Amino acid sequence: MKQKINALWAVLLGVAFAAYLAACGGNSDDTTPPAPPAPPTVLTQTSFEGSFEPFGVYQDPPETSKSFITIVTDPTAPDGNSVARISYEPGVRDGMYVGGIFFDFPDDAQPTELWGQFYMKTSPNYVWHSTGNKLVYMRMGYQNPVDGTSQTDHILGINYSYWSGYEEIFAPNIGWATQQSTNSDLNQMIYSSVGEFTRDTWHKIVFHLEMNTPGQQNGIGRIWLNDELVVNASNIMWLNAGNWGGVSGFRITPLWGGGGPDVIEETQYMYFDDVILQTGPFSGYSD
Ligand SMILES: [Ca+2]
Repeated sequence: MKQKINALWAVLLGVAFAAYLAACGGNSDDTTPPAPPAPPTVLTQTSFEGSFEPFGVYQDPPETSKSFITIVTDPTAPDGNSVARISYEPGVRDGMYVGGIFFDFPDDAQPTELWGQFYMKTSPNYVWHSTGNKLVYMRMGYQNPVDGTSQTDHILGINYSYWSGYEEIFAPNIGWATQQSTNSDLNQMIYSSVGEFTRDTWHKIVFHLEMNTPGQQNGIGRIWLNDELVVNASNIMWLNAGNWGGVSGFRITPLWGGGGPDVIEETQYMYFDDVILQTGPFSGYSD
């Protein structure tokens, strides 16, 4: 009798072990295809159809009564009929910007992986600053574990430049530039020559970034220009050791130049439309 009970236990244990293997995916006969990845979640978007919302706008300098950032009708708009227009008037000098269009993520919902898209074009008379032209910024946030306050750690910009000083590319190029607020030695610039931006023509820019392991240069930063992958970096240190968090904000703040004697002599415009920020790849883009 005791032997029969032992045999029964052995069978029961065998069945349980087989079930365990199946649950672990160890059954080699399992040909069920893996579930498709979940579609990306759109975090925010604006097409400037009648308003900037849910994005906000600020003018700089704030005391000015002029609106350098407005919504205008554009029959060539990539999406809808309206676009955002940023005006640069005579007298704007190198290193100046005139305001921004921004979206801030809540502290407890900062994405650690972010895909973004926006379209931009310039007026036919647009004169690029002779060195650097910053298009958009993203701010990396983190929360102080001691007092709970939020701070901006690293900032990155998608820049369009004629000169990327770090790699000494003297040609039209686009890329990332990190600006470490606490240690400029950690600044990184990763640029790619892309040729002259055609004026009065919409350009589609898509980007993908992923946070690094804090303190390690293993963050991802990729840029597509008109659906072509032009920057593909996987060595970026967005966050220093001891920090954590994700992207705290996205800002369209074209900054005209960063040094030099350039001055704008004739009013010129930059236009933006169809801004989307989401958690995963856009259709047609690979992760
Ligand atoms: Ca639009």
